[in-house]
This record gives sequence, structure tokens and C-alpha cells, in this order.
Amino acid sequence: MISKAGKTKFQIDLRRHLRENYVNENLTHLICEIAEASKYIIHSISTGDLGVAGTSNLYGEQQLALDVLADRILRKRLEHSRVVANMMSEEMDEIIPVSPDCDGKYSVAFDPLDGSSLVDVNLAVGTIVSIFEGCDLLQPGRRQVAAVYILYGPRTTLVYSVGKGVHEFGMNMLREYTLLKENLTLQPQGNLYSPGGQRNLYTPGVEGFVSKLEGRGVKLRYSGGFVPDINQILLKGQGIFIYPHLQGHPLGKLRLLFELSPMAFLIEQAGGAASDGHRPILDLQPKQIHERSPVFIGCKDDVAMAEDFIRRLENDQGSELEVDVKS
Ligand code: AFP
Repeated sequence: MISKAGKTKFQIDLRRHLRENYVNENLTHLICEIAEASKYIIHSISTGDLGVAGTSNLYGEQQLALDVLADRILRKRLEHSRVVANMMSEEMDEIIPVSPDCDGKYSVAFDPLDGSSLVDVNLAVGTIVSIFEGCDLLQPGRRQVAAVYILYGPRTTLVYSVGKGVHEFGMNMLREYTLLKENLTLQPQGNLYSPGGQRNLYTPGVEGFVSKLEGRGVKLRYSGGFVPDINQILLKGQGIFIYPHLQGHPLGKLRLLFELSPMAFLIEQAGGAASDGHRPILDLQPKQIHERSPVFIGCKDDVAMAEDFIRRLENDQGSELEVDVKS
């Protein structure tokens, strides 16, 4: 495909692609600033201190020097972008106000280095970003205007959507992101699954679902990194990732605001689905910024099958877990 500018499809850089998709100037600038920040995060991963920062985040998780560094890189970039009203990250305890003026500005929630505990064993990690218009971050994910992730793997790639399909870019030798694939799409059913959480803590519905997948010959692919595991599903066009409610942990592990909502936005844009086991992730109204949720995300028929197993094998038992998950 030759774009309007006479460039072949694969020479289109990120800013041109956003403009050719009529994305407004401020949002284009914001997404390009996030892309720019990723170049410094890559540098910190390849050269940075793999040790601990001597601090811990709100979850009591020991912060790695890289977590703190990646958070600082993105925070500075967003603060100086002139288009951010509020921001919030996994590493922060509360929302950081940047500008009191909401008009024409965006609020950003991000996980600066998701899977950071994998860096020291040289596995792929990523940055996840969720973008809302205006000042309010505590909104259902369906109101996002954009979602972006950057995958720091054998190649560095960036995937974004502004609600007009999902598009993948690769970082070239000049550290520019150029278009690789447009309109990534998922099949209704897949043949790979990424089962997070301890299997011995799976509830009857989840256990039944996973056993059904295994009976179908579906292959297990799980890296421990949400970004590479979701990227695999998007690029292969099929698969399901689960980090379910577990016995004793009714809300699972992953965070709604800066992990699940942006990935659910991208997966739905690619024709897939994302559920907490009962309803779409994108319809959940966050009550607080660090809220967690169970997640079943990927091919829509497989997500629907997971919900069906949970409905039949857990609702029928009227387990208190059902009440916990809804609360
Ligand atoms: P870290 O950021 O603490 O490494 O956790 C990564 C993550 O939030 C997500 O990227 C993975 O899908 C999930 O946790 C892996 O969790 P388990 O280590 O329990 O499998």
C-alpha cells in the first residue's frame, strides 16, 4: 500500500500514522511523547542497575531500581508534554495532578515497567498506558480514548489504538517507530492459553474451563509478563490469557486501571473480548486507583466459554466467592 505521502506502508512512522488517522494534535503529541520516553526506558533496561531501589510501592512490592527509573522517565515526559491534566502509575501511591485545566488535555494511567522482575532473567517486559480525555481517571475503561503498550523484547515494538483498529510499529536502527502491521485481528477461538495464578487455587469454574481447553489440545504459553503474553495473542491472532479469581484471592492479581483496561481496549478493538469472569472489563467502574480484577482476555468465544463455566459451576453453588467478585 502506498500512503498519501508516496511512502510505502512500511515507511510510515508513528506520528504520520496518527495524523493520517485524523487523531487530534494533542493526542498525537501525547502518544509520540510516550514513544519517545520508551527510548530512554530501553536504555535503562539494557544498562541499568538490576538491583532493588530500597523502596516499596503501595502493594508492599519491593521496587526495583528499574521500576523507579522507568516511572521517573515517563512521569517527566508527561509532566512536560503540556497536554496532561492528571497521571497515575503502578509505582505511585496516588494520582499526580499536572494541570488544573482539563480542556484539550488527557489523564494518563501507566505501568512503566510491567514484568520488571523478569528483566534480571532477560525475559521480555513492557510499558502499558491508558489514556482518558479530561481530568478523570476513575472511569470505566470503555471511555478510554487510546491505549498503548511498548514491548521490550528481542525487538522493541509499540502497539496502539485510538478506537480505529490496533496497529503495530517496530523500532528501527534510527530509533524511530515505523509501521509493521495495521488492524490486528483475533479469530473467535484460539489454540494457545496463558494461565496465570497457582493452578491449585483455581476455583471449580476456572478449573473446568482450563481442563476443557487442554482437552481441546490448546497449547500453554506463559511468560510471566502481561505485555509479551498479550502481544503474542494479538500478533498470532488467537489465544486467551487468564489471571483468574483464586481461592483466597477473589480479585486475582492484575490492576484494573493500568494493566487490564488498556489491554482490554486493545483486544476488543482487535475483535476479541476481556471479562472479569462475569462482565466486560471495560464496563467495570473503578472504585479506587489500585483496584485489581480477575481477567479472561483474548478470543471472544473462549472468553464466553470461561464465563459459562464460571456461571454454571460457581453460581450454582452460590459460593461466597461470587459475592466477593461482585463486590
Ligand atoms: P511484576 O510486574 O511484579 O513482575 O508482575 C507482572 C505481572 O503483573 C504481569 O505482567 C504478569 O502477567 C503477572 O504479574 C505474572 O504474575 P505471576 O508471577 O503470579 O505469574
